[in-house]
Amino acid sequence: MFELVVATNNAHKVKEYQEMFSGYDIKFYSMKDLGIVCNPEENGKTYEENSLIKASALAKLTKLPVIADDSGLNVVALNNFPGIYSSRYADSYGGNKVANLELIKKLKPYEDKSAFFACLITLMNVEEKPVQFKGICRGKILDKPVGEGGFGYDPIFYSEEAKIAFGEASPEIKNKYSHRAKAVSQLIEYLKNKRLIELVNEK
Ligand code: ITT
Repeated sequence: MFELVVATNNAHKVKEYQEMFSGYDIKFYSMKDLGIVCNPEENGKTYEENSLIKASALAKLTKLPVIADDSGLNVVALNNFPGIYSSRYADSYGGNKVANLELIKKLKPYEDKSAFFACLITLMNVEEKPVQFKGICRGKILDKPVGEGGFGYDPIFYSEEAKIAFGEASPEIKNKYSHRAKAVSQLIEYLKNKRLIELVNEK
């Protein structure tokens, strides 16, 4: 059984990874499961850099393969803001409930509501060098939050491909079309090609 630790303190991300890998002979651990505390400063300028910072910090604390996930929402009319600052922007308003409304307000003067989620996964402790996978999911910002599904900015994001707001999408739909799903499908191909995992249970 291939074992992997997810370098995140965000429980929603861990849940989505578990769902997306269901059917594969893989065992996921959160840092919490292993009693590991790791919260490096994300002072990179790109998703690539921040994802590598998180993966490297954890890779020093365990011999198990690790993945880190740096992700965010990019609003085109706002020069891709909040982007790598997505988590910090939400925290500055005490969470996404208020931050999502503030973002809608900020975007009011603009006609172009297009936005995209990005996810950058870094895999370490498998090969000598880190390996990265990127996924993007395009859509637009809604004029009010909808639904109870997902997390973070999902209630204000309408996915072009899924044709539904992620706040209203089932986990199955979000996990098929999301930025994270797109990065994960590359990661799965990579691990399958290396014969580290295989599909044991068809969904
Ligand atoms: P870790 O760094 O510990 O993984 P984090 O939540 O701070 O946790 P990021 O630095 O990658 O992770 O920030 C990503 C933020 O972008 C996250 O807190 C959400 O606000 C938002 N985000 C990322 N993926 C999302 C998704 O699938 N749906 C909604 N919002 C998302």
